[in-house]
Amino acid sequence: RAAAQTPLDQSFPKDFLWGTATAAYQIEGAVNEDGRGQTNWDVFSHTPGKVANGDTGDVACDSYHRYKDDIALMRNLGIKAYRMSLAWSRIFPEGRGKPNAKGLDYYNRVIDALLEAGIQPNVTMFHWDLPQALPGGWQNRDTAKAFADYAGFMAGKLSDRVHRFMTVNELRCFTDLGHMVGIHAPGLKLAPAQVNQVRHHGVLAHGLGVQAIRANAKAGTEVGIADNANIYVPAIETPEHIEAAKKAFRDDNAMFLTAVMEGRYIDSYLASAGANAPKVQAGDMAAIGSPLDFVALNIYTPTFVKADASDPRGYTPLPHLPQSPRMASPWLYVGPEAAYWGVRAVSELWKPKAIYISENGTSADDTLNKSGLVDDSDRIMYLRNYLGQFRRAAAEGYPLKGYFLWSLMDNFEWADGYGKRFGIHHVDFATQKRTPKLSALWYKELIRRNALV
Ligand code: PNW
Repeated sequence: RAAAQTPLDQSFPKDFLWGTATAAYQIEGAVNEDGRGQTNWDVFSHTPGKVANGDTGDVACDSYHRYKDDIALMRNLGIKAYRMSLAWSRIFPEGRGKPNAKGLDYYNRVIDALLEAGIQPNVTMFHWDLPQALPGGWQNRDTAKAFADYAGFMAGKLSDRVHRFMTVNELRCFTDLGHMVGIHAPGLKLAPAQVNQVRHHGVLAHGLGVQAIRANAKAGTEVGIADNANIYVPAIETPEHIEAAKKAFRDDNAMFLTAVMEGRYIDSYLASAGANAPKVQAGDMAAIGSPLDFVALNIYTPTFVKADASDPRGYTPLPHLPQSPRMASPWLYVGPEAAYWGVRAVSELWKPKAIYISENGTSADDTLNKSGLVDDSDRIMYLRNYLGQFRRAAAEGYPLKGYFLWSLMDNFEWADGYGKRFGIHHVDFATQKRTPKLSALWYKELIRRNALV
């Protein structure tokens, strides 16, 4: 552990990687351009009643054409890194088969422009936009193999310039929200056995993807995952509650991050799944547990938990209360402690070499004021508090190396359409005008000082 810092020292580690994040379908638009194939989200967003206000990603932030404007925003912030995702269907319009050179050209242009601006690209291979042509989507095991082939191909093309890859974004969202809850593409509400099978194909895609990236990338390329593990905060900071939080974290993420980090499904998961447990083939678990260079976490909502001897698990998660503070998205409860305890749980359970925060940020009801500006003091409050907890984790010696704020700019917020704004830059979707919010100026100052205050 690093030596304790004085309470007044609000600085982050030297060389801390400050960044912002986005994802392809949420910003690119140009859905019918240069040979891009259709995705599950094109179909879903064009199905009436699925996305608020009938919004789609057809145009989004038009970053397919305006990526240079986006990079100018980043440059002005002084960020060192940008987390972006690749649209699989721009590269393989049918999900597999013959690559589409124009799709590859686009990402080469973006990556070269980032490097020219002195910004390090960090690339997510899959951020939910699945080529529609893949039969059965994530219900079909072959999709995991198709993903690995695509990821390996892109690693071969980009690893001369991209040194950090994340396989998939948020296992729980693209499996459960799409196939159990039904509020994301493809909008299914499957039975438990089928849901567990989809989850298995998700972690398998990650694992096969890690192997394929390593097989095709230049030596020294870092590979990891960007996951939104459910995070448990001990109600009271005492050893028994801390232990309860750690156990709850490992149990609740058993079919996702725990499987990835341990290369097996732990007993508590298999016991609770019973006859609905996924069908696993020989070699799957070893692939799923492929060693990683880092773990990246998307951190938003906390779950508080207490030790409880009367519960067979030894703990009880505490429900959010009606008056628990939330931001503009109903699921986004305020809990800065999630930042610290998320990093600490992953560190103590699995001792990864490095941890990145691949997303953290908030929605707010951002409207331009009379001067044409957004004074988002609520977002500044949120970020300041979460970053204080990330800083604590780093100062205590946990291997937190960087932070990607979600998001660079307002964008297509999935089922909420354009109604929920997560950006530190406001986007007027009628004109595509980007305007820095007050939070962008705040973030710029934080990066300049490499410190809170
Ligand atoms: C993440 N939840 O999604 C995604 O990675 C981003 O694409 C998205 O825009 C961002 O967070 C904001 O929503 C989440 O229900 C969606 O807890 C839902 C949840 C968490 C994250």
